[in-house]
Amino acid sequence: MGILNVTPDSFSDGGKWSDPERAAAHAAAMVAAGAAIVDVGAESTRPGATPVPPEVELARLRPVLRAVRQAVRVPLSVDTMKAAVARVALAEGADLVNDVSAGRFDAAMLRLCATERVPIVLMHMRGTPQTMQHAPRYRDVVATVVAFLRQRAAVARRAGIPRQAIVVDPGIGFGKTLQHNLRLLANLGTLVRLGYPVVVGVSRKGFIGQLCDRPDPASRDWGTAAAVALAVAHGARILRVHDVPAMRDVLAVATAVVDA
Ligand code: HH2
Repeated sequence: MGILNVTPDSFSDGGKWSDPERAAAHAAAMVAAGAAIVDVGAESTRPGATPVPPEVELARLRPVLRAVRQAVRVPLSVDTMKAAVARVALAEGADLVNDVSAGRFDAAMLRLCATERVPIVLMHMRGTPQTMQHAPRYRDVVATVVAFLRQRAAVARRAGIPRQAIVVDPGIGFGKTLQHNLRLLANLGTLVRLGYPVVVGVSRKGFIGQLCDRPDPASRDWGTAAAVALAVAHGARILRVHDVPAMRDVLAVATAVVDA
C-alpha cells in the first residue's frame, strides 16, 4: 500500500502531492514500482495534528482522487475518519476505506461501508491524534489492541460489513511509546490469529527515528525496511509505505523466506 498524503502537514510527505497532476504521476510511479493499493489521505493524523473540517478535507482530496483514479487501475483507499468524505471518495472511484478511528469517530462510517459494499481498514488508536501521545499507558498493550480490534470488527459485522471485507491494523505510533510499538510488532501473531488480514504502517515513523537516532523522517527508510521485513515474518499482509520501490524489494525477499 503506497502512501499519498494530500496534506500540507503530514510528517513525511506533507505538501508534496497537493497538485493533482503531480499526485497522479506519483501514484502511477508507486504502482509501476509494485504498489497494489494507493492510500490517499487529506487529513494528517500525526501526533498533535490540527483536525480539518470535512469541506477542507474534500477540497484537498477530490481533485487529486479524480486525477489518480484516471492514472492507475489498482484499488484506491481513502484515509479518512469522516463518512461524508468517504462517501464522496467512493463516488469518485475509491475502492475501500482506511479509518484510523475504526469507525468510532463517525457513527455513519460502518453503515456507509456496509451499504456501499466496500472493505474497511479498522485501526487501533488510543484517544485522538490530538491526545494520543499524552503519556500512553497500557497494562498489556498487545492484549488491549487485540481486544479492541476484535470488538470493533464485531461492531462492523453487526453494521453489515462481511467478515471478508474487514482488515485490521495495530496502529503503530497511535498512542504508543517506543516499547509499545516494539511489543506490538514482536507479537503481531496474536493479532493475525484473530483471522482478519493485518495491515501495518511503520513507514518512517517516530519509533524508527528514536531507534536509529534519525530526526529527519526521509532518512528512516533502512529502519523502515527492518520493521517491514519483521512485520511480514510475523504475518502482516499489507504494508503501508512511502518508498514503494525500496519496500517492494524488502517484501519480495521477506515473503519468499516466509513462504519457503
Ligand atoms: N499511519 C498514518 C496514517 N494513516 N493508516 C493505517 N491504516 N495505518 C497506519 O499506520 C497509518 C494510517 C500516519 O502516517 P502518514 O500518513 O505518513 O502521516 P500523516 O498522518 O501525518 O499524514
